[in-house]
Formats: sequence, C-alpha cells, structure tokens
Amino acid sequence: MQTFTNLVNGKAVEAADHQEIFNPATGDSLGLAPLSSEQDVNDAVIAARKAQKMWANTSDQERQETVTRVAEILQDNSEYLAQLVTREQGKPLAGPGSRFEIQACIGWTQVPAALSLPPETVYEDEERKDTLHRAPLGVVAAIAPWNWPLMIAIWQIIPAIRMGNTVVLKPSEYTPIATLEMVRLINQVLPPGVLNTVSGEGRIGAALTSHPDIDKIMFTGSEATGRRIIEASSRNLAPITLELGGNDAAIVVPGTDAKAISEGLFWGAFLNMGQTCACIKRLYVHENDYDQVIAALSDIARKMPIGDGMNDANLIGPLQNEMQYKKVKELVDDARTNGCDVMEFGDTPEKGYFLPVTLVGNISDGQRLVDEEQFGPALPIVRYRNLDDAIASANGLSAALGASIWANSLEEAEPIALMLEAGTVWINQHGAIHPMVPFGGNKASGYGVEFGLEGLKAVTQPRVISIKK
Ligand code: TXE
Repeated sequence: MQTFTNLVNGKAVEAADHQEIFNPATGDSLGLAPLSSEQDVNDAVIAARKAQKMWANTSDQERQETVTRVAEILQDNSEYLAQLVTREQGKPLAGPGSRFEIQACIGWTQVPAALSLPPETVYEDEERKDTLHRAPLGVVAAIAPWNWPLMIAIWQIIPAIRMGNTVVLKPSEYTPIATLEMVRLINQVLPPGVLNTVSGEGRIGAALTSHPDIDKIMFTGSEATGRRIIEASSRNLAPITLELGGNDAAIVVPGTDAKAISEGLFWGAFLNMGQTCACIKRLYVHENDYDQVIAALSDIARKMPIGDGMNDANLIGPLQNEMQYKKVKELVDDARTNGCDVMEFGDTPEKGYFLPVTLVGNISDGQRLVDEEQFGPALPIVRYRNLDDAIASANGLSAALGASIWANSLEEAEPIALMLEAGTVWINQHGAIHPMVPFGGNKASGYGVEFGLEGLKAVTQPRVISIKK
C-alpha cells in the first residue's frame, strides 16, 4: 500500500500516524495519508518562517517566473492529478469534473503570475509625496476543504507565494492525497520552505491557525469552523480571508424561456454533485412558469449518466464522504416527510456514496432543505407569486455568497441584481468565477475576497513611504 507524506522545507516528512483513504465511488483503498502531530505543525511553521525572508527578498520578476513554472508543472501532470482527484474526491474526469479542476488550477496560477502590485503614489503636492508599497505578510496558514481540494488550495497558495509569503497548507482530512501529491510536484520548482504541508483533522487545523507565528489565515470551509478560526486568530492577530460557503438563491424572472436557461440552471445547481460553495441551493420560480422549469430540468436530469467518474461516460459521481451523504439524505427525507414532491433521476450504483439527481418541488421557505446548506445533489424549487417575495426570500438567510437572476433580457435582470445581498450576483449564469474577478461572501458567508488584484492585496500589508520634499 502506498504511503503519502507531508513536505516541510522541501523534504518528505515521515509521520508517526496515518489514516487510510478510500475511493468514495468504489470503496477501494488509495493508500495511507499522514496524520501530523502538533510538533509537526510547529516544525512546518518554523520552516516557513525561515524561508520567508529569503523568498520576500527575491525580485518580483523572479517570483513571477517561479509561479509560471508552477503552472507548467501542473500542466505536465494534469492527467495524473485529475485521476487522483476523481479517485479520491469522486468528481468525474469528464464534464465539469476533475480535468476541469486541474485546468482551473493552471488558470488560477497563470493569472496571479501575470499580475503585479507596483508601488502607488497615493498623494503628492509641492511639499510631500506618499507612496503605498505592498509588503508580504509573512507566513500564511491555508486550510483547504474537500469539495475542490486542488483548486481551492491553489487559490490560497498561489497569491500568497506570488506576493512573497511562505505557506503552511493543511488539506482536508477527507481528501489529503491528491493535494499532497500536487504539493510534492510543484515543490520541484519552489525553494525549500516556501510551501509546506501538515495533514490531519480539525485539531491540527486549530494548532496551525492558532500558532503564534502565523501572519495570515486563508480558510474555506464551514461557518462553525470559521468562527473557531476567528477566535484562534486572537493568539496571533492574523488577518483572515474566510470563505464559508453559501445557500445561493436563483430567481427565474416571470416569463423567462425555461428551455433556454435549463442547462445553465442544471449545472449551476449540480456542479460537483452540488458540493460547491457557490452552487444554486434554492431555486425560486414564478407559479406560472413552475411546471415548465421542472419539466426542462427533469429532461436534463433524466439523461445524466451517474457512476464511477473514472469512466469518461459518467457526468455525475458520488458524494465525497459519508458525513455529506448522510446529511443530504436526511434533508431530502425531511422534505419527503413534510409532503414535498421528491423527484429522483438516474440509476445509482449500489456501492459508493451515490445519490440520485433530485429535484424537490412543493416546498417552501422554512423547510430544512431550503434553509440549510445541503451541499449535495438535491435542489429545492420554490414557487413564488410576486417577484418582491422571491427577492425577500433570497435575502432572507444569513448565508450570502452568491445569487443569480435568470431572465430573457438584461433590462429585467439588472435592477433585481442590485437588490440582492450576496458577494456575487450572476445574471443568466451561476458560479461563473474567473481568476481576474474578486470573489467572496457577504454576511455569514465570510469576509475578504480572493482572485484578481484584490486577492493579491489580501496577502500583503500596506507600507507607506512618506517623503518631505
Ligand atoms: O467542514 P470544516 P467539513 C460545508 C458543507 C459541509 C460542512 C461541513 O455544508 O457539509 O461545511 O464540512 C479544517 N481549526 N462546507 O466538516 O470542518 C478541516 O480539517 C482549523 C462548505 O468538511 O469547516 C478542513 O481542512 N481548521 C465549504 C477544513 O477546516 C479546522 C467547503 C474544512 O472543514 C478546524 C466544505 C479548526 N478548529 C464544507 N476544524 C465551502 N465553503 O464551500 C476543522 N478544520
């Protein structure tokens, strides 16, 4: 059985303990992942601290070139990494699956490589000149989730490194192997200590985020853990970028052509079996359009091939883990018990954490499947009578990562978009993130943004040089 290792100061670290990782589609073993100790966390932070001054002193151009080489390594190993992601995380190779995830990793590496934050003159008159410089923060603790294990790790690692920080990354305990392999590969072009890993459960994440020598925390995960991390950061005063998932609403404006939007709605909701932070998690449809929208979505759902994602024919895979599988099942069962219309599509294999593609009609706000983040392939479709009610529903929860408006024309959609409380409001698309476009949550979905120039600023600290003329 293969044993995977963490990497600290450019070297593989033997762990005292391990956990076995299994393929969620087949139950097959993938190998042993390391379980770090608190001492390992300390060693990784020390290594990152030691490397940081040297790394910050390299030229901007040198760091750009290094990050560009990281993108090349990802490209050269893209099929190997995609297959590992499918076997560990479950998303299919095909469609918007693991090959798509690796291509996203490459894009989210190339773009920060090409961006820079040169000094900026913020004020000047006859007597003075004030210039804002962006200095690295120092050592970044990155805590990654299991839904897009490589892509989200890249979102955390690359801007940090690009701006002269060093990183200690902890992958999710559900999906450590592909991430550790990615780190091993990209370390070929990084100086020792620039990127280090620790692995294990929340306890190890807590040891890392509360470590006194951490200067910045990047976290994507649940709201409950986000709150714990905020408390932990009182030990190191590290600023935090917090992406805490969402319960994104999509509103279909009355009279919108259901067929024209159905493909976008479908993948907006079922991307990665719904295990995506910015997925459509509740769909609001006018009562006159309700039947057509359900029929159009059912047509797509009926044809969706479900199964082991290593088979290129399959577009829907298993849930990643038992916790999530049980949670989604529980929310759908709750809706069924309450008399909702549960429509299930597709033949699910007997083995593995598979659930059918599920549309749930005859449901309303206040039911658990609507109000709680299901993070799975079960979409509640809520009828509305007045657009104002749908807008109030969309804004009615504390989660506020994304939202979307679906309409025949921009004239109809844009005024509604401005009324929605969310970090991003998409029009006729959902979850359409881009490496140049800032992304982050409002309200309980977190704070701070990632991507683009704003994302780079978030891993720097401003330093002003003020000159008397
Ligand atoms: O999340 P956790 P889990 C949602 C989704 C899911 C739920 C729970 O609804 O059902 O969260 O998932 C690390 N200090 N999302 O249990 O616990 C942990 O080891 C520091 C939405 O996986 O938040 C892992 O690496 N770190 C989300 C990471 O935090 C700690 C994506 C996320 O785990 C820690 C994933 C602590 N005290 C789940 N405790 C999104 N935003 O898209 C745990 N961790």
